[in-house]
Amino acid sequence: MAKKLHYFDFNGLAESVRYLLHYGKTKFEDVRYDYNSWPVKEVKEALPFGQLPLYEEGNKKLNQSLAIARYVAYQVKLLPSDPWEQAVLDAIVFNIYDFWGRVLAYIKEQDQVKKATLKKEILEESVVYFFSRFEQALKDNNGYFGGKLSWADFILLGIVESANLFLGEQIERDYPQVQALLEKIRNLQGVKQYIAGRKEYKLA
Ligand SMILES: N[C@@H](CCC(=O)N[C@@H](CS)C(=O)NCC(=O)O)C(=O)O
Repeated sequence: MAKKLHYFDFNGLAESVRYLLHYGKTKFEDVRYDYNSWPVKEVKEALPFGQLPLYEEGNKKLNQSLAIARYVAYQVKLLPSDPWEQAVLDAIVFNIYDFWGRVLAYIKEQDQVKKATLKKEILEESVVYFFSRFEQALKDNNGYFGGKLSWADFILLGIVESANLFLGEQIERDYPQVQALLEKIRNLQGVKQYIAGRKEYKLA
């Protein structure tokens, strides 16, 4: 069944899904839209909730990045079968997205003074708050959120790289466990080859 992932031509909310698909050596069409030409009326209007990412399998359509990532993780065997373990990882990915919410507020802010304040708050407060906790969780669990590789680890990679792109920072700099995990994922077969052939993301 033909698989397609639709998103913009940057990392954002879809890169973790791209990583998961490549990790699983999944054949899929990586459909990318130019954000500067968005919205493309007929594309946006055809989306179930008007936003990207969208994942397609044959004639089935799925929106919401975490629903897509979780589904793909199941396919590539990065979702544990135990319901409690699943829930613990779900909580982790929602925590990662709570952090992303702060970055999103920064991205959306148009007033340059307010934007600078938000950036300072993210770097001095949000990163410290969330990443000290991620660091501890990794330390307590063998370097992975779930004791072994899982989709939550991929979500962290996607969000850290997106946050770094938009903030122009390296937010994981002071967190060695986080850094080590991200490097491990980048070096996985499938992911490594994808990164090697991927163009560098830049904000226009
Ligand atoms: N909660 C949704 C958020 C989706 C979302 O905000 N998508 C943005 C890009 S990251 C988008 O499609 N923006 C263009 C638009 O709204 O027209 C998810 O996780 O997939």
